[in-house]
Amino acid sequence: MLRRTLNVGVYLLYTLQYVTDFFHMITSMCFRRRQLKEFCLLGIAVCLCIYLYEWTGSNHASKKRGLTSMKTTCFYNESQEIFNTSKWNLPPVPKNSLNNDTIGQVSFEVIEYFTVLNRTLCQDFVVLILTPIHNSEHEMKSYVDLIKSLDYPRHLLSLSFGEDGSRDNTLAKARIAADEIKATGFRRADVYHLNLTGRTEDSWGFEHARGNQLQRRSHLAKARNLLLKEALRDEDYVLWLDSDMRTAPSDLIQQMIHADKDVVSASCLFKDGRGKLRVYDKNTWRETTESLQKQKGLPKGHLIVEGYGPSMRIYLPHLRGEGKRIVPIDGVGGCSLLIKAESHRKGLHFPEKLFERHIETEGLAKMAKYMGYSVYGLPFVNVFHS
Ligand SMILES: Nc1nc2c(ncn2[C@@H]2O[C@H](COP(=O)(O)OP(=O)(O)OP(=O)(O)O)[C@@H](O)[C@H]2O)c(=O)[nH]1
Ligand SMILES: [Mg+2]
Repeated sequence: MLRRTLNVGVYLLYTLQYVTDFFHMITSMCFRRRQLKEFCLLGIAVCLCIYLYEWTGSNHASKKRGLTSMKTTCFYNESQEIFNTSKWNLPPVPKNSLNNDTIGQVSFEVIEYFTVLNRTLCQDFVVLILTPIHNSEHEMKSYVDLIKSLDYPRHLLSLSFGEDGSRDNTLAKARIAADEIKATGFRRADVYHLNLTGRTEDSWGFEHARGNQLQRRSHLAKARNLLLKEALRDEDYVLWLDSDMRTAPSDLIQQMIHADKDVVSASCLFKDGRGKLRVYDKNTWRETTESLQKQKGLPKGHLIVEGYGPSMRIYLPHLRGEGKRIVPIDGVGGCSLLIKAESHRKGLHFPEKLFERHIETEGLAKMAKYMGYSVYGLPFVNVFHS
């Protein structure tokens, strides 16, 4: 113990001597101008070397870990986010999602691994949340709770409801909900009563029957487009969120912005009566060779709607097996959909008539691709439908 204390004392004395010698050298140099210039250049070179070392070191570290925590910008960069997929036993991607809307279980750890994000880097953008509503009185409370659960700077959020044709108290309840949301610090929250006609009002079964999809989805597309036209101002992104969504991760908006794509969809799921996870939103899919082949023979005026027969496509949650954080897709639904406002301003909208045999949200995905925009899905970011 005594020897160690003596050793430390000797080292301290040596260090003190070096420090005084160093200062002595600098002060004497400062009186000779030529040497001062050389000294400064040497200092700059040393700083540059230290900076370069740190920079390459941190890049290497983030590559090795496959994490975003070392990043200094929000946006996804595939080459910097390499995930060690073999570490996890992910369910393999099926050839198609035919007759299968269940999802292989993955642990919370896996979800966390594929969604790790420094959310503070992705929250400098102004986001407009748009929600069409109809006979949604009973959903208003859970919808407000969902909005409140999102952890995003309130002063950068706007929200607009677009209602039409409700036979219940939706309009009044939406106005109360908008006031409640505005009071949490939103830039604005308002309700538009859209002047639309042509909606068939009937039972859920009737409205969802295959033969009524052209009319139902066309009306929904009109409501979305009108709402967009009325509500969009200076925002950077539009988040389309359906009123019947129940829960979402608190960093949903940051996760979607991080993808850095023009159109981004989360995985829309539900838990069935037996607690099993199932795909809710069947409009978010990827085409396969088989699905495209099947479509070839169809007449141009034929409406393709997913979920009504063997399409041979793959639903977004089934793409988890690719072990990627974001994956290219070809069709999107409206559960939770982020679109760059610039794309909307340049004309991207929800087709009210057939566009490449599709309509509304799926039609929008087709139109986005046609316009050269990117369409991607987040297979590990789960939002839950009622
Ligand atoms: N303005 C307006 N909104 C509507 C209309 N029909 C539905 N909506 C809203 O549009 C969103 C999507 O409608 P949903 O009925 O949930 O459509 P879906 O998810 O394809 O079908 P579900 O399986 O019934 O949930 C929800 O926020 C609805 O409240 C309508 O006629 N007008
Ligand atoms: Mg719905």
